[in-house]
Amino acid sequence: MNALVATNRNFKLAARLLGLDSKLEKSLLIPFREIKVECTIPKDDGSLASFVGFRVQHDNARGPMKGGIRYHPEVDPDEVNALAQLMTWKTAVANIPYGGAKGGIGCDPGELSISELERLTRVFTQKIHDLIGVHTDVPAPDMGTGPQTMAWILDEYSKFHGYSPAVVTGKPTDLGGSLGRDAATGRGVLFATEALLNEHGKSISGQRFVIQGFGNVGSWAAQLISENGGKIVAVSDITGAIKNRKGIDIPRLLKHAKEHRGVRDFDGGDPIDPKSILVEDCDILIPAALGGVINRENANEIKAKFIIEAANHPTDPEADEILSKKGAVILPDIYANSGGVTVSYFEWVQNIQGFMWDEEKVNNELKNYMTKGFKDVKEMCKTHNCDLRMGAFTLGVNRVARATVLRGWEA
Ligand code: AKG
Repeated sequence: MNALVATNRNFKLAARLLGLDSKLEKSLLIPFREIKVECTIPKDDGSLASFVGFRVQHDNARGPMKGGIRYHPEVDPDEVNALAQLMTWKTAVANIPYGGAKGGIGCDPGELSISELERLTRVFTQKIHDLIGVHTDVPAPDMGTGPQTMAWILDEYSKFHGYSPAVVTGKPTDLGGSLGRDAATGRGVLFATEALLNEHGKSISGQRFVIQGFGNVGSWAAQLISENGGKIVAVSDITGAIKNRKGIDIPRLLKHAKEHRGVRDFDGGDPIDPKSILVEDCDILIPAALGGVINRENANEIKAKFIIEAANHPTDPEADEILSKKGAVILPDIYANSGGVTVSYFEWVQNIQGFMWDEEKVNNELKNYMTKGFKDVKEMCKTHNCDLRMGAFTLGVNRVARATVLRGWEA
């Protein structure tokens, strides 16, 4: 299902549960601003290449808009709109003082050299610098981007506006990046999983996990889960998938993936078809790659009892229905993967204060936010007699709706 259709559907269900005024509902759905820019750069061979860049600023009722910038061939306006809207609800669920935004460039970063990526990032920043800012819209890394991308944005932005480290988060620590930001989304997934299992009288230790996606989020989640006694029985990335019923040696796999740029050909497990990883036998499934991967075609075959959404919108609404009938419990993206943006918030606070926290403080604060977030979501589940997805959506939408009304919205 189209990502925007799926996201709008969840929002509308939550708005109905909350009994939101229909005009307020309509206004919350419409993005604050949609930016689409042409970015042409000279390639290393002297030829010109053109790309389309997007930034969708969805809502700023609760604070500056916040969200990543993605470099991926599948970046398109609907996808960016859906992800920007999800950021609005996610920052509200985490209860950090931000709105939501998302951006991206339709490109394959693997096919561009470092200097081409730098030129592309600088051209994109030149086109949007007047529309982002420390108190308006604060980008961060996402798929295909990272600390170096943020350093280029910071540098280019600072040429126009003066040195402004808090204009982006997820920067290198040498430029004011927060300790712990790199691991934060994966660590947040660990804390979210612990909170959910705790509620079911279980712990990470001894549970069998399948992780789809071994990029930043999936690999950190795998590392932290295995350090906490979880058994990772299958993982996949774009190069392939492997399985080992006895548990994959994650430190060794991390080393292999770094040296070989992927999990393929790892000798500590048997190769399997990456398309079948979601239906592998396990207790806990963690989709940590692209959206829409759990859908009506495979939902019936999924064996996991718990699904932790480390990716954004990995589960289509039709699959939600099928899985809930089977008794599976889904921990939704707007709570489960909010660790990254939460530590981004800590980074922004540190930059504004001109002060650096140690990593222990970052991780402890993150645990506090994730634990409190789970309690708040559960409270909404009780109030509205709904599942965790609707608990998270009603929590986020209600906080944004209240801020909007308090700031002067009138029907
Ligand atoms: C996400 O959570 O999907 C983000 O894009 C967050 C990026 C950030 O602001 O740290």
